[in-house]
Amino acid sequence: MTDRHSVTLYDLNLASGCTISPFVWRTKYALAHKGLAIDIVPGGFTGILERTGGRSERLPAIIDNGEWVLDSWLIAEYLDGKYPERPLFEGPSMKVLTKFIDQWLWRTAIGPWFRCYILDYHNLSYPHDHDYIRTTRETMFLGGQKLEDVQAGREERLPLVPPLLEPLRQLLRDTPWLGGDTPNYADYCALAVFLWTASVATTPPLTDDDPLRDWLDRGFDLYDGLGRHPGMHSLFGLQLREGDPAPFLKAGIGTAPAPVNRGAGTTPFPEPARAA
Ligand SMILES: N[C@@H](CCC(=O)N[C@@H](CS)C(=O)NCC(=O)O)C(=O)O
Repeated sequence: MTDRHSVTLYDLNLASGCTISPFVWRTKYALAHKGLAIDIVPGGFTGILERTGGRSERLPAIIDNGEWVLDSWLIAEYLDGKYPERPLFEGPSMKVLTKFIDQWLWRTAIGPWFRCYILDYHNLSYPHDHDYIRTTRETMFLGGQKLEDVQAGREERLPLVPPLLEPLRQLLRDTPWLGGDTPNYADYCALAVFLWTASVATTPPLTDDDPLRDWLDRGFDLYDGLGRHPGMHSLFGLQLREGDPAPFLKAGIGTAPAPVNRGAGTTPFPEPARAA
């Protein structure tokens, strides 16, 4: 029993019951961030239009006090408007930067990982979703290629992704969250990419010692372990083979703390040569 205000969320699940959609994941975190209770309407990929009374073919969707809001970004904006305490976005420039991080991660991580896990994605979905997922993914996203053919050879491709995540690691060296001292919607968008991956990855995408692990573990643990579900897979344990690129930069060049600016007169550089 809870006396917190509760919002209905239409979820998108795999057969295990865990959420797959990154858009739904970030919406779950946004609702939890606002301290709202979440009343889940579970379901798979087929029948979304019927479940939402003809309102949407895509999820998430929420109903708050009888009002429907569709689309994860619009939901986040709606929540900040309706529940201004603990904002998800601190001002308009943060929205722009959050969109940048989100788009960069989609292109850098979800893009290649989609092709590494697309058969797992299909196999882990509800059996009644299999035909729909195969047909739509093969025709809409994979140019007619079979799921099996796209996923094949992923052991060659998986080690190429972790080095590309270095900008995120560098950002998180200086701050516990993208939001600063506490997480905000930028964290939830970025975490959602990894939550999606953990929902489908039957073989891990990141090495055990990846420095992102600290932020990821803290993020998955937020709100009483919102990102933990028995159906999720571990992100860690990628085995590298000889010739694979280093997965992340070791501390060293480029990672030393910035020098302290002591002001004029303390420069260690030699005096400029004087004209004779
Ligand atoms: N712009 C929408 C995108 C939502 C979306 O594309 N959701 C996908 C799941 S990741 C979906 O509902 N797919 C249903 C389908 O593929 O039939 C948002 O941010 O909410």
